[in-house]
Amino acid sequence: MPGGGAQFHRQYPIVLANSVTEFSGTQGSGGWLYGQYFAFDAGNFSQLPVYNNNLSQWQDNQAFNTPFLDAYGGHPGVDDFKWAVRRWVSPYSGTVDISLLFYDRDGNCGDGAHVRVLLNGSQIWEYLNIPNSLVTQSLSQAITAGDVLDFVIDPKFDAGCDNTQFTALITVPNGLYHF
Ligand SMILES: [Ca+2]
Ligand SMILES: [Ca+2]
Repeated sequence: MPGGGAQFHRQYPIVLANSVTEFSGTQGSGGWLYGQYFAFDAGNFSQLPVYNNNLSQWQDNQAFNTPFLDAYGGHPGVDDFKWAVRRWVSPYSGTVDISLLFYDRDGNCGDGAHVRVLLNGSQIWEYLNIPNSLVTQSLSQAITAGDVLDFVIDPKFDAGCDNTQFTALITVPNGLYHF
């Protein structure tokens, strides 16, 4: 570019939320909450009670410490089939891209769980019977500040085999940066 005063403009996605890098041992940090509820019963979301530093996960006390959530995914309830729910409360109003990566971490054990996204308690996306290999999906969604997005792991059949990778990256697609 020619000399002084040149201004560069490029468009990049602005990251609003990253379920992996923002995972923490503090409920509510970055707008993320770690909890559970029975199938589609989002109104009865309850926070997972214990952060287990040794395993770096939020967990309850069913078999295998389930339900649990870690930075990369989690496990639904083995005994009562409760969903493992990673919840994000948006500070932003507008259209966002939601990128989702997932696979069955217990690929040699039983089937794969279902993964779902709910907006304010209503399902907006699902992928049933996730495979052993990595799947990438994305969706575009209009949201309003205060909206609640739930990223859930829903056990299928033999819940003890439903350890699941499921991550979410939420971006504003055409943020404009000047530099
Ligand atoms: Ca499995
Ligand atoms: Ca299963």
